[in-house]
Amino acid sequence: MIYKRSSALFAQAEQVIPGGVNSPVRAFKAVGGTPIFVKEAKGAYLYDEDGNQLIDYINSWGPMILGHAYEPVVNAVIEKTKKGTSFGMPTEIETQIAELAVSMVPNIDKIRFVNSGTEACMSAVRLARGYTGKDKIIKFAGCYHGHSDSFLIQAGSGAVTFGSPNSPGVTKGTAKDTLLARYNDLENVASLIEANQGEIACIIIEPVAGNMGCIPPVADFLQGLRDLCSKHNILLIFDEVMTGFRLAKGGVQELFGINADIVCFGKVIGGGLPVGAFAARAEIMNHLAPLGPVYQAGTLSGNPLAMAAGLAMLTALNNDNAIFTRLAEKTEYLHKGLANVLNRHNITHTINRIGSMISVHFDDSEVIDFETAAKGNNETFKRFFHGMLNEGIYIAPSAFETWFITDALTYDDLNKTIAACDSVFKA
Ligand code: KE4
Repeated sequence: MIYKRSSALFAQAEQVIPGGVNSPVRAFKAVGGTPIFVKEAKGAYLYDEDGNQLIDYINSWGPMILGHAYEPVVNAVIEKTKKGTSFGMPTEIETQIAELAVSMVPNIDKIRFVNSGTEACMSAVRLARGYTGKDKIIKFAGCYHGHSDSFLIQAGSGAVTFGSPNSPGVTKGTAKDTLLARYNDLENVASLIEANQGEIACIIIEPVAGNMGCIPPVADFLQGLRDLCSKHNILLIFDEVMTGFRLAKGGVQELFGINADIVCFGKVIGGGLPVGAFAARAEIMNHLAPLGPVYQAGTLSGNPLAMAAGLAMLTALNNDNAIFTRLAEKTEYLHKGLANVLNRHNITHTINRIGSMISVHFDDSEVIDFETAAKGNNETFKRFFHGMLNEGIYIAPSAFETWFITDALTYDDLNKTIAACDSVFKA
Protein backbone atom coordinates (compact mmCIF):
# COMPACT_ATOMS: atom_id res chain seq x y z
CA MET A 1 0.00 0.00 0.00
CA ILE A 2 1.28 3.48 -0.93
CA TYR A 3 0.43 6.34 1.40
CA LYS A 4 2.12 9.22 -0.42
CA ARG A 5 -0.83 11.64 -0.33
CA SER A 6 -1.76 10.74 3.25
CA SER A 7 1.82 11.44 4.29
CA ALA A 8 1.81 14.81 2.50
CA LEU A 9 -1.56 15.73 4.01
CA PHE A 10 -0.34 14.71 7.46
CA ALA A 11 2.76 16.92 7.15
CA GLN A 12 0.51 19.81 6.13
CA ALA A 13 -1.95 19.14 8.97
CA GLU A 14 0.85 19.08 11.55
CA GLN A 15 1.60 22.72 10.76
CA VAL A 16 -1.79 23.93 11.99
CA ILE A 17 -3.29 21.12 14.11
CA PRO A 18 -1.45 19.78 17.20
CA GLY A 19 -0.04 16.39 16.18
CA GLY A 20 -1.88 16.75 12.86
CA VAL A 21 -5.06 15.26 14.31
CA ASN A 22 -8.13 16.37 16.21
CA SER A 23 -8.09 13.29 18.43
CA PRO A 24 -4.81 11.70 19.60
CA VAL A 25 -5.58 8.04 18.92
CA ARG A 26 -5.81 8.86 15.18
CA ALA A 27 -2.10 9.75 15.11
CA PHE A 28 -0.84 6.13 15.04
CA LYS A 29 1.54 6.90 17.94
CA ALA A 30 1.07 3.42 19.44
CA VAL A 31 1.83 1.62 16.18
CA GLY A 32 4.11 4.08 14.37
CA GLY A 33 3.83 5.30 10.81
CA THR A 34 1.69 8.14 9.50
CA PRO A 35 -2.11 8.19 9.81
CA ILE A 36 -4.28 7.37 6.82
CA PHE A 37 -6.34 10.26 5.46
CA VAL A 38 -9.78 9.13 4.36
CA LYS A 39 -11.35 10.64 1.24
CA GLU A 40 -14.73 8.93 1.51
CA ALA A 41 -16.42 5.78 2.77
CA LYS A 42 -19.38 3.59 1.82
CA GLY A 43 -20.74 0.52 3.59
CA ALA A 44 -17.86 -1.49 5.06
CA TYR A 45 -15.18 0.28 3.01
CA LEU A 46 -12.93 3.28 3.44
CA TYR A 47 -11.33 4.93 0.40
CA ASP A 48 -8.18 6.77 1.37
CA GLU A 49 -6.49 9.73 -0.31
CA ASP A 50 -4.11 7.41 -2.16
CA GLY A 51 -6.94 5.44 -3.77
CA ASN A 52 -6.64 2.40 -1.46
CA GLN A 53 -9.81 0.56 -0.45
CA LEU A 54 -9.76 -0.63 3.16
CA ILE A 55 -12.18 -2.90 5.01
CA ASP A 56 -13.08 -0.84 8.08
CA TYR A 57 -13.18 -2.39 11.58
CA ILE A 58 -13.21 0.93 13.42
CA ASN A 59 -16.30 2.51 11.84
CA SER A 60 -15.62 5.91 13.37
CA TRP A 61 -14.99 4.16 16.75
CA GLY A 62 -18.47 2.68 16.82
CA PRO A 63 -21.16 4.91 15.21
CA MET A 64 -21.26 3.32 11.77
CA ILE A 65 -22.97 0.10 12.92
CA LEU A 66 -24.95 -0.04 9.66
CA GLY A 67 -22.03 0.97 7.46
CA HIS A 68 -20.73 4.27 6.15
CA ALA A 69 -23.04 6.66 4.24
CA TYR A 70 -26.09 4.64 5.27
CA GLU A 71 -28.80 5.95 2.90
CA PRO A 72 -31.61 6.67 5.41
CA VAL A 73 -29.21 8.69 7.59
CA VAL A 74 -27.72 10.55 4.61
CA ASN A 75 -31.14 11.43 3.23
CA ALA A 76 -32.47 12.53 6.62
CA VAL A 77 -29.54 14.91 7.11
CA ILE A 78 -29.80 16.34 3.57
CA GLU A 79 -33.53 17.05 3.97
CA LYS A 80 -33.05 18.59 7.41
CA THR A 81 -30.16 20.79 6.24
CA LYS A 82 -32.40 22.45 3.65
CA LYS A 83 -34.62 23.73 6.50
CA GLY A 84 -31.85 25.31 8.54
CA THR A 85 -28.99 23.83 10.53
CA SER A 86 -29.34 25.22 14.05
CA PHE A 87 -31.79 27.37 15.97
CA GLY A 88 -30.98 27.28 19.69
CA MET A 89 -34.70 26.66 20.15
CA PRO A 90 -36.63 23.44 20.87
CA THR A 91 -37.63 21.38 17.83
CA GLU A 92 -40.05 18.45 17.49
CA ILE A 93 -37.37 16.05 16.28
CA GLU A 94 -35.62 16.23 19.68
CA THR A 95 -38.78 14.88 21.29
CA GLN A 96 -39.15 12.21 18.59
CA ILE A 97 -35.66 10.76 19.12
CA ALA A 98 -36.02 11.12 22.90
CA GLU A 99 -39.29 9.14 22.86
CA LEU A 100 -37.71 6.45 20.65
CA ALA A 101 -34.59 6.12 22.84
CA VAL A 102 -36.72 5.90 26.00
CA SER A 103 -38.84 3.19 24.35
CA MET A 104 -35.75 1.16 23.37
CA VAL A 105 -33.74 1.37 26.61
CA PRO A 106 -35.04 -0.12 29.87
CA ASN A 107 -35.24 1.78 33.16
CA ILE A 108 -35.06 5.35 31.79
CA ASP A 109 -37.86 7.94 31.75
CA LYS A 110 -36.02 11.02 30.48
CA ILE A 111 -32.95 11.76 28.36
CA ARG A 112 -30.85 14.90 27.81
CA PHE A 113 -28.90 15.26 24.54
CA VAL A 114 -25.41 16.73 24.43
CA ASN A 115 -22.63 16.77 21.81
CA SER A 116 -20.23 14.00 22.78
CA GLY A 117 -19.72 11.01 25.01
CA THR A 118 -17.40 13.07 27.16
CA GLU A 119 -20.12 15.63 27.74
CA ALA A 120 -22.63 12.90 28.53
CA CYS A 121 -20.39 11.24 31.15
CA MET A 122 -19.20 14.54 32.62
CA SER A 123 -22.80 15.72 33.00
CA ALA A 124 -23.93 12.37 34.45
CA VAL A 125 -21.29 12.60 37.18
CA ARG A 126 -22.30 16.18 37.99
CA LEU A 127 -25.93 15.06 38.18
CA ALA A 128 -24.99 12.18 40.50
CA ARG A 129 -23.03 14.55 42.76
CA GLY A 130 -25.91 17.04 42.77
CA TYR A 131 -28.52 14.36 43.42
CA THR A 132 -26.63 12.62 46.26
CA GLY A 133 -24.84 15.66 47.72
CA LYS A 134 -21.61 13.64 47.77
CA ASP A 135 -18.30 14.44 46.02
CA LYS A 136 -16.28 11.29 45.35
CA ILE A 137 -16.58 8.97 42.35
CA ILE A 138 -15.23 5.50 41.65
CA LYS A 139 -13.95 4.74 38.17
CA PHE A 140 -12.01 1.72 36.94
CA ALA A 141 -8.41 1.63 35.74
CA GLY A 142 -8.47 1.28 31.97
CA CYS A 143 -11.99 2.58 31.51
CA TYR A 144 -12.34 5.73 29.44
CA HIS A 145 -15.26 8.08 29.87
CA GLY A 146 -13.94 10.94 27.74
CA HIS A 147 -11.43 13.63 28.55
CA SER A 148 -13.17 15.48 31.40
CA ASP A 149 -10.73 16.12 34.27
CA SER A 150 -12.36 13.71 36.72
CA PHE A 151 -11.88 10.81 34.32
CA LEU A 152 -8.24 11.25 33.29
CA ILE A 153 -7.05 9.11 36.16
CA GLN A 154 -5.72 5.85 34.69
CA ALA A 155 -8.07 6.34 31.74
CA GLY A 156 -8.22 3.89 28.84
CA SER A 157 -8.15 4.42 25.08
CA GLY A 158 -5.77 7.09 23.87
CA ALA A 159 -4.79 8.12 27.39
CA VAL A 160 -3.34 4.67 28.05
CA THR A 161 -1.95 4.31 24.58
CA PHE A 162 0.18 7.31 25.39
CA GLY A 163 1.38 5.68 28.59
CA SER A 164 0.44 8.83 30.50
CA PRO A 165 -2.88 7.89 32.07
CA ASN A 166 -2.77 10.73 34.57
CA SER A 167 -2.85 13.78 32.29
CA PRO A 168 -1.05 17.03 33.23
CA GLY A 169 -3.57 19.78 33.79
CA VAL A 170 -5.75 17.67 36.07
CA THR A 171 -5.52 19.32 39.49
CA LYS A 172 -4.79 17.43 42.70
CA GLY A 173 -8.10 18.79 43.97
CA THR A 174 -9.94 17.08 41.16
CA ALA A 175 -7.94 13.87 41.30
CA LYS A 176 -8.56 13.39 45.04
CA ASP A 177 -12.26 12.94 44.39
CA THR A 178 -11.69 10.17 41.84
CA LEU A 179 -11.11 6.77 43.40
CA LEU A 180 -9.61 4.08 41.20
CA ALA A 181 -10.80 0.47 41.25
CA ARG A 182 -9.78 -2.67 39.39
CA TYR A 183 -12.19 -3.86 36.69
CA ASN A 184 -13.90 -7.17 37.47
CA ASP A 185 -12.76 -6.98 41.12
CA LEU A 186 -15.79 -6.58 43.40
CA GLU A 187 -13.79 -6.91 46.63
CA ASN A 188 -11.62 -4.00 45.57
CA VAL A 189 -14.74 -1.86 45.01
CA ALA A 190 -16.22 -2.89 48.35
CA SER A 191 -12.99 -1.92 50.15
CA LEU A 192 -12.99 1.52 48.49
CA ILE A 193 -16.59 2.07 49.60
CA GLU A 194 -15.70 0.93 53.12
CA ALA A 195 -12.78 3.36 53.27
CA ASN A 196 -14.88 6.27 51.99
CA GLN A 197 -18.17 5.66 53.78
CA GLY A 198 -20.83 8.26 52.98
CA GLU A 199 -18.60 10.19 50.54
CA ILE A 200 -19.16 8.40 47.20
CA ALA A 201 -21.75 9.87 44.83
CA CYS A 202 -21.42 7.34 42.04
CA ILE A 203 -19.60 4.47 40.44
CA ILE A 204 -19.09 5.02 36.72
CA ILE A 205 -18.22 2.02 34.60
CA GLU A 206 -18.09 0.78 31.05
CA PRO A 207 -20.36 -2.23 31.75
CA VAL A 208 -18.57 -3.93 28.88
CA ALA A 209 -15.15 -2.31 28.63
CA GLY A 210 -13.92 -1.28 25.20
CA ASN A 211 -11.02 1.03 26.00
CA MET A 212 -8.49 -1.55 27.14
CA GLY A 213 -9.49 -3.82 24.32
CA CYS A 214 -12.89 -5.48 24.71
CA ILE A 215 -13.38 -6.80 28.24
CA PRO A 216 -16.79 -8.23 29.24
CA PRO A 217 -17.76 -8.26 32.94
CA VAL A 218 -17.12 -11.55 34.75
CA ALA A 219 -20.15 -13.37 36.17
CA ASP A 220 -22.00 -11.45 38.91
CA PHE A 221 -19.66 -8.44 38.69
CA LEU A 222 -22.34 -6.03 37.47
CA GLN A 223 -24.95 -7.46 39.86
CA GLY A 224 -22.44 -7.07 42.66
CA LEU A 225 -21.93 -3.42 41.76
CA ARG A 226 -25.69 -2.93 41.63
CA ASP A 227 -26.08 -4.43 45.10
CA LEU A 228 -23.23 -2.35 46.59
CA CYS A 229 -24.64 0.86 45.10
CA SER A 230 -28.17 0.14 46.36
CA LYS A 231 -26.84 -0.67 49.84
CA HIS A 232 -24.67 2.46 50.15
CA ASN A 233 -26.89 5.06 48.39
CA ILE A 234 -24.40 5.35 45.51
CA LEU A 235 -25.64 5.93 41.95
CA LEU A 236 -24.51 3.36 39.40
CA ILE A 237 -23.64 5.01 36.07
CA PHE A 238 -23.34 2.77 33.01
CA ASP A 239 -21.19 4.47 30.41
CA GLU A 240 -22.79 2.93 27.32
CA VAL A 241 -21.22 5.33 24.84
CA MET A 242 -19.79 2.27 23.05
CA THR A 243 -22.29 -0.44 24.01
CA GLY A 244 -25.54 1.56 23.78
CA PHE A 245 -27.67 0.52 20.80
CA ARG A 246 -24.74 -1.75 19.77
CA LEU A 247 -24.88 -4.81 22.06
CA ALA A 248 -28.70 -4.81 22.12
CA LYS A 249 -31.52 -2.35 21.50
CA GLY A 250 -31.45 -1.64 25.23
CA GLY A 251 -27.69 -1.98 25.53
CA VAL A 252 -26.04 -3.75 28.45
CA GLN A 253 -28.96 -3.09 30.78
CA GLU A 254 -31.04 -5.31 28.50
CA LEU A 255 -28.27 -7.80 27.69
CA PHE A 256 -27.39 -8.52 31.35
CA GLY A 257 -30.69 -7.54 32.97
CA ILE A 258 -29.00 -5.07 35.34
CA ASN A 259 -30.51 -1.63 36.02
CA ALA A 260 -28.14 1.31 36.22
CA ASP A 261 -29.26 4.60 37.79
CA ILE A 262 -27.90 6.77 34.96
CA VAL A 263 -26.93 5.63 31.44
CA CYS A 264 -24.64 7.55 29.09
CA PHE A 265 -24.76 7.29 25.30
CA GLY A 266 -22.74 8.45 22.29
CA LYS A 267 -21.53 7.15 18.94
CA VAL A 268 -24.44 5.06 17.49
CA ILE A 269 -27.11 7.39 18.96
CA GLY A 270 -25.87 10.17 16.65
CA GLY A 271 -25.62 8.10 13.47
CA GLY A 272 -22.17 9.57 12.85
CA LEU A 273 -22.98 13.15 13.83
CA PRO A 274 -21.89 14.69 17.16
CA VAL A 275 -24.41 13.41 19.70
CA GLY A 276 -24.07 12.25 23.29
CA ALA A 277 -26.85 11.75 25.82
CA PHE A 278 -27.50 10.75 29.40
CA ALA A 279 -30.70 9.29 30.77
CA ALA A 280 -32.26 8.09 34.01
CA ARG A 281 -35.49 7.77 35.95
CA ALA A 282 -37.47 11.05 36.11
CA GLU A 283 -36.77 11.55 39.83
CA ILE A 284 -33.06 11.82 39.00
CA MET A 285 -33.30 13.70 35.68
CA ASN A 286 -35.68 16.27 37.18
CA HIS A 287 -32.71 17.57 39.20
CA LEU A 288 -31.35 19.05 35.96
CA ALA A 289 -31.78 22.72 35.03
CA PRO A 290 -34.14 24.31 34.21
CA LEU A 291 -36.27 22.05 36.45
CA GLY A 292 -33.73 21.49 39.18
CA PRO A 293 -30.46 22.99 40.49
CA VAL A 294 -27.90 20.86 38.58
CA TYR A 295 -26.71 23.04 35.70
CA GLN A 296 -25.92 21.59 32.27
CA ALA A 297 -26.28 23.30 28.87
CA GLY A 298 -25.09 23.37 25.24
CA THR A 299 -25.48 25.66 22.24
CA LEU A 300 -25.69 22.76 19.78
CA SER A 301 -27.32 20.22 22.09
CA GLY A 302 -30.23 18.63 20.19
CA ASN A 303 -28.95 20.08 16.92
CA PRO A 304 -31.55 19.26 14.25
CA LEU A 305 -29.07 17.69 11.79
CA ALA A 306 -27.59 15.47 14.50
CA MET A 307 -31.06 14.55 15.72
CA ALA A 308 -32.11 13.69 12.16
CA ALA A 309 -29.10 11.38 11.78
CA GLY A 310 -29.67 9.79 15.18
CA LEU A 311 -33.39 9.33 14.66
CA ALA A 312 -32.82 7.63 11.29
CA MET A 313 -30.19 5.35 12.86
CA LEU A 314 -32.23 4.37 15.93
CA THR A 315 -35.34 3.86 13.79
CA ALA A 316 -33.44 1.44 11.53
CA LEU A 317 -32.09 -0.49 14.54
CA ASN A 318 -35.46 -0.52 16.28
CA ASN A 319 -37.24 -1.88 13.19
CA ASP A 320 -34.75 -4.70 12.52
CA ASN A 321 -35.22 -7.53 15.01
CA ALA A 322 -32.41 -9.59 13.52
CA ILE A 323 -29.66 -6.93 13.43
CA PHE A 324 -27.99 -7.73 16.74
CA THR A 325 -28.03 -11.48 16.06
CA ARG A 326 -26.54 -10.91 12.59
CA LEU A 327 -23.80 -8.71 14.06
CA ALA A 328 -22.98 -11.25 16.78
CA GLU A 329 -22.84 -14.11 14.24
CA LYS A 330 -20.45 -12.16 11.97
CA THR A 331 -18.25 -11.32 14.94
CA GLU A 332 -18.18 -14.96 16.10
CA TYR A 333 -17.25 -16.06 12.56
CA LEU A 334 -14.39 -13.55 12.50
CA HIS A 335 -13.25 -14.64 15.98
CA LYS A 336 -13.07 -18.31 14.99
CA GLY A 337 -11.31 -17.54 11.71
CA LEU A 338 -8.66 -15.34 13.32
CA ALA A 339 -8.11 -17.82 16.16
CA ASN A 340 -7.59 -20.69 13.72
CA VAL A 341 -5.00 -18.70 11.77
CA LEU A 342 -3.14 -17.43 14.85
CA ASN A 343 -3.07 -20.94 16.34
CA ARG A 344 -1.79 -22.35 13.05
CA HIS A 345 1.10 -19.89 13.18
CA ASN A 346 1.66 -20.54 16.90
CA ILE A 347 1.04 -16.90 17.76
CA THR A 348 0.33 -16.51 21.48
CA HIS A 349 -2.94 -14.63 21.73
CA THR A 350 -6.28 -14.14 23.43
CA ILE A 351 -9.39 -12.91 21.65
CA ASN A 352 -12.13 -11.21 23.68
CA ARG A 353 -15.57 -10.89 22.15
CA ILE A 354 -19.12 -9.95 23.03
CA GLY A 355 -21.83 -9.09 20.51
CA SER A 356 -20.23 -6.96 17.78
CA MET A 357 -17.20 -5.97 19.85
CA ILE A 358 -13.96 -7.93 19.57
CA SER A 359 -10.26 -7.42 20.36
CA VAL A 360 -7.06 -9.39 19.80
CA HIS A 361 -4.47 -9.48 22.59
CA PHE A 362 -1.00 -10.93 22.01
CA ASP A 363 -0.53 -12.58 25.36
CA ASP A 364 -1.64 -15.96 26.71
CA SER A 365 -3.26 -14.64 29.91
CA GLU A 366 -6.96 -14.09 30.20
CA VAL A 367 -7.58 -10.36 29.63
CA ILE A 368 -9.99 -9.28 32.37
CA ASP A 369 -8.69 -5.88 33.49
CA PHE A 370 -6.22 -3.07 32.72
CA GLU A 371 -3.25 -4.98 34.19
CA THR A 372 -3.78 -8.06 32.04
CA ALA A 373 -4.63 -5.94 29.00
CA ALA A 374 -1.33 -4.11 29.41
CA LYS A 375 0.63 -7.39 29.26
CA GLY A 376 -0.02 -7.76 25.52
CA ASN A 377 3.06 -7.83 23.26
CA ASN A 378 2.95 -4.47 21.49
CA GLU A 379 5.64 -5.39 18.95
CA THR A 380 3.46 -8.24 17.73
CA PHE A 381 0.48 -5.91 17.76
CA LYS A 382 2.35 -3.35 15.61
CA ARG A 383 3.32 -6.12 13.15
CA PHE A 384 -0.33 -7.22 13.09
CA PHE A 385 -1.67 -3.68 12.60
CA HIS A 386 0.67 -2.71 9.75
CA GLY A 387 0.50 -6.14 8.15
CA MET A 388 -3.30 -6.03 8.07
CA LEU A 389 -3.22 -2.46 6.76
CA ASN A 390 -0.95 -3.58 3.91
CA GLU A 391 -3.51 -6.26 3.14
CA GLY A 392 -6.28 -3.61 3.00
CA ILE A 393 -7.72 -4.20 6.47
CA TYR A 394 -8.07 -1.24 8.86
CA ILE A 395 -8.11 -2.25 12.52
CA ALA A 396 -7.66 -0.11 15.66
CA PRO A 397 -4.20 1.57 15.74
CA SER A 398 -3.86 0.60 19.40
CA ALA A 399 -4.05 -2.58 21.48
CA PHE A 400 -6.16 -0.63 23.97
CA GLU A 401 -9.13 -0.42 21.66
CA THR A 402 -11.91 -2.70 20.50
CA TRP A 403 -12.98 -3.43 16.93
CA PHE A 404 -16.51 -2.45 15.94
CA ILE A 405 -18.30 -4.80 13.54
CA THR A 406 -20.69 -3.23 11.05
CA ASP A 407 -23.66 -4.96 9.46
CA ALA A 408 -22.35 -3.80 6.08
CA LEU A 409 -19.55 -6.42 6.36
CA THR A 410 -20.16 -9.47 4.15
CA TYR A 411 -18.84 -12.94 4.88
CA ASP A 412 -16.57 -12.39 1.87
CA ASP A 413 -15.11 -9.37 3.70
CA LEU A 414 -14.66 -11.51 6.81
CA ASN A 415 -12.90 -14.22 4.82
CA LYS A 416 -10.60 -11.60 3.26
CA THR A 417 -9.80 -10.37 6.79
CA ILE A 418 -8.99 -13.87 8.00
CA ALA A 419 -6.83 -14.50 4.90
CA ALA A 420 -5.03 -11.21 5.51
CA CYS A 421 -4.17 -12.33 9.04
CA ASP A 422 -2.77 -15.56 7.56
CA SER A 423 -0.58 -13.55 5.14
CA VAL A 424 0.70 -11.33 7.95
CA PHE A 425 1.96 -14.22 10.05
CA LYS A 426 3.01 -16.40 7.12
CA ALA A 427 5.58 -13.75 6.16
P1 KE4 B 1 -16.37 11.17 22.95
O1 KE4 B 1 -16.23 12.40 23.80
O2 KE4 B 1 -15.07 10.79 22.26
O3 KE4 B 1 -17.57 11.24 21.97
O4 KE4 B 1 -16.76 9.96 23.91
C1 KE4 B 1 -15.90 9.66 24.99
C2 KE4 B 1 -16.12 8.21 25.40
C3 KE4 B 1 -16.86 7.94 26.53
N1 KE4 B 1 -17.09 6.67 26.93
C4 KE4 B 1 -16.61 5.62 26.21
C5 KE4 B 1 -16.90 4.23 26.69
C6 KE4 B 1 -15.85 5.84 25.05
O5 KE4 B 1 -15.35 4.78 24.36
C7 KE4 B 1 -15.59 7.16 24.62
C8 KE4 B 1 -14.77 7.49 23.39
N2 KE4 B 1 -14.19 6.37 22.74
C9 KE4 B 1 -12.94 6.62 22.02
C10 KE4 B 1 -12.48 5.28 21.43
N3 KE4 B 1 -11.95 4.43 22.39
C11 KE4 B 1 -13.10 7.68 20.99
C12 KE4 B 1 -11.98 7.77 19.99
C13 KE4 B 1 -11.17 9.02 20.18
O6 KE4 B 1 -10.87 9.37 21.35
O7 KE4 B 1 -10.80 9.63 19.13
